[in-house]
Amino acid sequence: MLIQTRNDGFVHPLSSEITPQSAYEDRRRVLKLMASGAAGAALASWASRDALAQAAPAPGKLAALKGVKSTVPGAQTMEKLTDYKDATTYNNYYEFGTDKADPAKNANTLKTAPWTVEVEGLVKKPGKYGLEDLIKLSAQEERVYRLRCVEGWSMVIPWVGYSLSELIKRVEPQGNAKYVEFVTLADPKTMPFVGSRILDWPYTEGLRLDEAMHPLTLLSFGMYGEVLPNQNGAPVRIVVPWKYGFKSGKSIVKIRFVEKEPGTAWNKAAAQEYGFYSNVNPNVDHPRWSQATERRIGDGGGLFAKRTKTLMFNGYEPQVGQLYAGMDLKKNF
Ligand SMILES: Nc1nc2c(c(=O)[nH]1)N[C@H]1C(S)=C(S)[C@@H](COP(=O)(O)O)O[C@H]1N2
Ligand SMILES: [Mo]
Repeated sequence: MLIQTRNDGFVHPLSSEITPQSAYEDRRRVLKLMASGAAGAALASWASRDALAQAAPAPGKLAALKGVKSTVPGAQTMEKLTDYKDATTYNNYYEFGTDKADPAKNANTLKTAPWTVEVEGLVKKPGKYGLEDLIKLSAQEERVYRLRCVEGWSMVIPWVGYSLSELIKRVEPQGNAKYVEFVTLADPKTMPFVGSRILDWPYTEGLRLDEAMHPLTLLSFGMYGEVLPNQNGAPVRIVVPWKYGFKSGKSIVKIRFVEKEPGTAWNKAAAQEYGFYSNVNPNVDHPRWSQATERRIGDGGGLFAKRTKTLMFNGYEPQVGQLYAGMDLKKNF
């Protein structure tokens, strides 16, 4: 997900693992901010990274949030679940840092209560939903989804939530609503990297209305039978399993219905690398690396774990393929 830092033709073997220059500069700023006491708790985590990694939360530490096994087609992969420890210590959540271990160490500052999600734009029934009301809006289901990052790694996570379509039906989109934009929290007081130049904050994402209405698109409040850990996007996030991970925005505060394709954080940062659709597609390479294979996090061997073939639409082609019938997926990457 990182912006190219060299123009001399050098291709990083693992671009995703390398911290860009801008991040180093920003980190100096962040360390200063932390030292000033603005993020005291985060400073403590920074200093004791390894100790904290070992004390990674485990199921049983957060509030329980159970869901009935989902019957939505495609929502129950039989693959081995990623260990909770891996799913909660290897994350992308740039508001809390660009290293995979940063969110687990820094996201303890995220304040998840009270929390409201505002639904606005081209809907007949706009409104503000308190988190508790949003959780109760529909029955919680457990869905085991693969989530594949554009960087080439993937996880298998038992999410808890319900189809975003349940909420969309309630708010009654108007006829001219064609897209849904997701706006995530950007709070410089609790998120040390908001204000850095890495992305244009807040982190926003978007889907076409029919993609947002697809039953597999999940409004998620939990995983592994508990509420979401902060680093995974507490208290509410989107999970779109057939798209690269960055389409699944964390810590959502606004859902906006619009007529035109909305801008998205990664598209704004590097339009030639991250398109609006970003469907998992092994046949369309990222400009700087292949998308044909992936490695499952926690499969042993770390970065050298064996790679497996990436599937079209991340394996969800039977369910979602028809959404893109007739579209040129090389052009609409
Ligand atoms: N707000 C916000 N949402 C985000 C991101 C982010 O940096 N900020 N990273 C995205 C990326 S690149 C991925 S791969 C997934 C990772 O989700 P996970 O940490 O729960 O596995 O979250 C996505 N959602
Ligand atoms: Mo990602």
